[in-house]
Amino acid sequence: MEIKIYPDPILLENCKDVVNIDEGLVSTAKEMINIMRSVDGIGLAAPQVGILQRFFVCIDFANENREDSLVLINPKITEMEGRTESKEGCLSIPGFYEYVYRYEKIQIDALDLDGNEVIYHPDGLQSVVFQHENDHLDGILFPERMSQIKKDIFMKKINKEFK
Ligand code: QAP
Ligand code: CO
Repeated sequence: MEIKIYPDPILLENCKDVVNIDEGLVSTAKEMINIMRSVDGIGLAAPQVGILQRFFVCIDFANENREDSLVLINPKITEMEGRTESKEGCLSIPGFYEYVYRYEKIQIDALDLDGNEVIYHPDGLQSVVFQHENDHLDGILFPERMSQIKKDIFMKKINKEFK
């Protein structure tokens, strides 16, 4: 399993709903958690490792020592409130960070690895990580969440770096 780097076209694909939460998915999710942690990431979505299915893993910021990870399957943002600017990076665009616009608070409905429905009401970093990873499932990278003028400058920089 390897992290796909921009401009890999797989990062722009729309992912399909997970239909079966089977052993394969569980072991894939665990491998993604290991990769995320090995590179000091805080979130990793399935398309970033070449899997076009709607799930992602991320750090559980509610856990003080950050030892726990979350797996969100078929997530849907069902409520959003407020606006915030968050400085983001992406494991698929290594070395580049910029401020982007996000909702401040969201409600996100998903399934966990046991197939149970879960509902989160995150704020702060947890909220923006969920939004960032959820975007990956729609083929959206974080520069899409910048103002046009900032995005133009940012895209020039990364297109120079990743040819
Ligand atoms: C998404 O991204 C995120 O460039 C997760 O050299 C990030 O884990 C959402 C990383 C920030 C909100 C705020 C990036 C590691 C990790 C790099 C990541 C790098 C090494 C990115
Ligand atoms: Co990312």
